[in-house]
Amino acid sequence: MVEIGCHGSPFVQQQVIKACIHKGARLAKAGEFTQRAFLNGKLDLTQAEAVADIISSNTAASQKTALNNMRGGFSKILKELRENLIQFSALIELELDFSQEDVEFADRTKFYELINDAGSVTKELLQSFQLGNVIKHGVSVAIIGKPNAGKSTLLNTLLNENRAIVSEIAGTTRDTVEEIINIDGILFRLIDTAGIREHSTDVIELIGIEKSREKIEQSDEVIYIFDVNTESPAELKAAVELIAEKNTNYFSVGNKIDLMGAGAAAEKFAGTDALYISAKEKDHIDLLKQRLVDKIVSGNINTENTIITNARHYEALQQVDRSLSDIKAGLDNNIPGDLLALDIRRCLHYISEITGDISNENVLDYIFRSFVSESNHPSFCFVNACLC
Ligand SMILES: Nc1nc2c(ncn2[C@@H]2O[C@H](COP(=O)(O)OP(=O)(O)OP(=O)(O)O)[C@@H](O)[C@H]2O)c(=O)[nH]1
Ligand SMILES: [Mg+2]
Repeated sequence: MVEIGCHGSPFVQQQVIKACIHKGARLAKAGEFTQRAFLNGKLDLTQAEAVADIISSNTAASQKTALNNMRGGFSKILKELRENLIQFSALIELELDFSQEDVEFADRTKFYELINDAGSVTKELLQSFQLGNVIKHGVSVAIIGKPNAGKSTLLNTLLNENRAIVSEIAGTTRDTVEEIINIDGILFRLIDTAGIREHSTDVIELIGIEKSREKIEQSDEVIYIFDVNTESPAELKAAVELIAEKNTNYFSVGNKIDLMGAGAAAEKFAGTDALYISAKEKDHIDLLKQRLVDKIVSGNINTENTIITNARHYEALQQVDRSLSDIKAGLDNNIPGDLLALDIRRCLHYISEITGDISNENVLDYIFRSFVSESNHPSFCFVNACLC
């Protein structure tokens, strides 16, 4: 191993790299060192994938979750499950060798308990995927409302910068404006949309309105913002019902309370679970942020727990869960040992797929290609390099 320290300029770095290549070195392929660690049995596939997640992590929560998986949090659970299943599978297969003598080496009650526990662990991991997705990819939030409700003002206030144009002219925002903010370690992709109104003759505005309607369906969460001074309770009810039809994840925000007062607004819209703010005066913005986080994660994100963030793991775990249910049903129905052994083998197959004990070249290629390319982080693999 040779470590070269040079001045920080990209030009100097490029020259050093060129000189090394000239002398016989080559650039490491994306994820090459991690792939080697995997092929040499130092990491399993979930740990190798976690390395890629650490490289691409952009919040403290995503980095911690990935770090936990890289240190083997997920692998340990799978390893334990696999070992227990192998132990029972061996005993059941042994019974098959003595099939004439009607003996039972594998304690069925103990096995049933083990399958039950494994089922609970698998279900917990599957449930963590939703949170895992939020941690890894963030959450999209569409800000929807009538023209002039204060959608763009809210976006600007949340971002703490004048990103979107704000004016008293209804129909100011035509196209969607998207920006990312980090609240409590979660990335929120805020989408400011064109105000929705029924009677517009402006073609461009109508396209914008259509886009806003699409965003209601496509976003993970919708904020319906209304002007407490001009909206009537009946209008609010109708709008909320329309949104609820398209996306169940929404909440209402009454804006411009600086002109009316939060108490009067709450009285006017009594019976509605709305949050009252002033986007312009920045009143109750912290409450709004808190509501967003609470809606996405109930309670604190405990990154110490094992959290599934990878769709490949999720799919395979669903198969593990199904196989465990089949084994359980088999035990309930007292099915013959050879059939039980088949179900166990199927379950083991899916676990091994996750850990990479069974893998094919295409899967490995796909996984290691997703590592950040070495052009950003030059690392070398010296092959017959002669540096003199
Ligand atoms: N008093 C008061 N005025 C506000 C508040 N929020 C927004 N406004 C004003 O309301 C007007 C419309 O604000 P925008 O943020 O452009 O509204 P919008 O919902 O984006 O409107 P469109 O893009 O036209 O759909 C502007 O004049 C803002 O200054 C608020 O909390 N209090
Ligand atoms: Mg706007």
